[in-house]
Amino acid sequence: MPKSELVEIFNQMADILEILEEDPFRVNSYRKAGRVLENLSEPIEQLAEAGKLLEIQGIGKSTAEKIMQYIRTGRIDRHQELLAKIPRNLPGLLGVAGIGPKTAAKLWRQANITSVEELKQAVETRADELAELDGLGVKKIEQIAQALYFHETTAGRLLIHNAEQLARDLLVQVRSAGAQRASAAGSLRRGKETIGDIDLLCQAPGSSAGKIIESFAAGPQIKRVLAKGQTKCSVVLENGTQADLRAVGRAGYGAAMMYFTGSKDHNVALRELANKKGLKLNEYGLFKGSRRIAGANEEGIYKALGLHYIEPELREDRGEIELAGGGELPKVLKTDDIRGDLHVHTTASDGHNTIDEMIRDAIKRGYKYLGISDHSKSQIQAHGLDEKRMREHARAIRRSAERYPKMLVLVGVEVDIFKDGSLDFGDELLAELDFVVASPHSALSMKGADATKRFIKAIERPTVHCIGHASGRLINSRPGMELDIDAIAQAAAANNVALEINASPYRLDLRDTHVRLAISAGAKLIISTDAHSCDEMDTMRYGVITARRGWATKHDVINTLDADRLLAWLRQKRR
Ligand code: DGT
Ligand code: CA
Ligand code: CA
Ligand code: ZN
Repeated sequence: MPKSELVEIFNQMADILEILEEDPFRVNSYRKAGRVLENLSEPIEQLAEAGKLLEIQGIGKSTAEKIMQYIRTGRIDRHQELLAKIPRNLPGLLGVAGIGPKTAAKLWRQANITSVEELKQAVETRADELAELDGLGVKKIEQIAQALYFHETTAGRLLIHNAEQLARDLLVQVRSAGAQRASAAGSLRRGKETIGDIDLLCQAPGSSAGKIIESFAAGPQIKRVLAKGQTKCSVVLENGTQADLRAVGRAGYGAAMMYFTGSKDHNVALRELANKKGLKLNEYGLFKGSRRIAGANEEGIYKALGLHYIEPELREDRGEIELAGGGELPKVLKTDDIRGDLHVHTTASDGHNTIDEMIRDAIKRGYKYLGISDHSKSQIQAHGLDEKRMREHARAIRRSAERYPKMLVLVGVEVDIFKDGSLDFGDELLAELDFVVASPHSALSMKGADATKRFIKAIERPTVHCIGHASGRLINSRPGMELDIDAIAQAAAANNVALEINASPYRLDLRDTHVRLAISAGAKLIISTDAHSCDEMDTMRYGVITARRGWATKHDVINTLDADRLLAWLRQKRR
């Protein structure tokens, strides 16, 4: 029995009571029950069976009765009664960021808005009227409009690291159920920044597909089975994400991988190419008449189509097929090419680990260098460094560095770029440091000429080496600045300034398409994790994936250089 559904029911009962402005005492007790159930370590049925529900802190008699009813019937009468009192799609409004029960109630009672669809329409056609409603106002409506935009574009899409973790667990299970091979396909394999649903593929020996499918469908992370056949299965996971598994034989594994990796546009273009050659490509293989001429692996299929292999990150129908014909695709970089991380934080500002801990972790990763770039003084909430503390920190880093003679430790800073393009520190101090990354942390909704001017001013400062997370976006929650990347990258190239690909899965900034534009404009890149702890240095791989999606080669990325070459590059600015 899915615990999460029961938690959802209690939370929803609380929401509905709040919308109906009934009994605040009950609202609290339902919310508390939801929290308690969420944090239980033992299965609720076991506790119920043992008659121990009332022993759980925070669960009273009436809550216990509701839980028992749910266990017996899969429903709770009180929940159904409450649902009947509100419009059917009203709870959906609560899924929009910034809309709680109180706002939902106002929208319903005062403006007759009962669904996300209706809200969207109202914001588009009568925003002024909504702003007049009691307790809303222009600012709140603007906030809602922005949240709706995200609701639409991100609806349920997972960040890459979360999707990866879920897929990893599911694949372990598929393998242990007897699959010879198993892999993620779909947008996850292509390394997109967000993932709609998780596509998995496995190779099942002989007639074992059915058994693997059964075991997958019965897995612990699975909340609901949507469809199940002999060789495929669609499920909803505990967190609401959909996952699809297919089992195929050895001879068609490559064709299935290719088909389910997509993208759809890439597949369509490949099929057209096959047709032109008098061949037929589908999820089972590449066929000449009724004979399968390729299908066991992707390489063989691309080859039979007259193409060089195309890496999954490049399969977006953005010109890759044409170039693969002549063997002209760029050789994109790999995580192994990375020699160091140049943007990490320590306990001196808002990091969780000390200078020495970060250095030792970088050594364990096989890095040749590490750039420690803590925040500058205007980042007060991040305990940013003022001039005096910056100089002390620099001395502390140099003292630590002496203990690790094989590691090149750079004294850096992440200095704030203000709205007008000026920096939080003067050039005299910045020139004392080995490495300067300048990043925007405020005024993140600028766009057009103002934003371009802001960055060009920072890029032209003689002491700056790199522009950090340029757009300032947070994936799924903040759009960030709309940038003229071409203009910014040209200025960067002219001033020997690199543009960062911030590898945090919450940022991925520059994004893939901007990476490609920046390279075309001649700019160099630095892939950095912006780690605030040792563990976060793991995220380098997402930055590399983003760089690959932007067609970056090793030669485009500064932190693939060995330590001597990196120093030479940095010192161009210090002459
Ligand atoms: P997502 O899930 O929205 O992040 O994006 P994808 O790319 O994973 O898309 P999804 O899950 O709908 O489908 C997985 C792959 O299956 C997709 O990349 C290509 C293939 N596929 C799905 N539908 C079609 C289709 O109608 N035609 C072709 N050629 N391929 C399809
Ligand atoms: Ca998918
Ligand atoms: Ca899918
Ligand atoms: Zn940072």
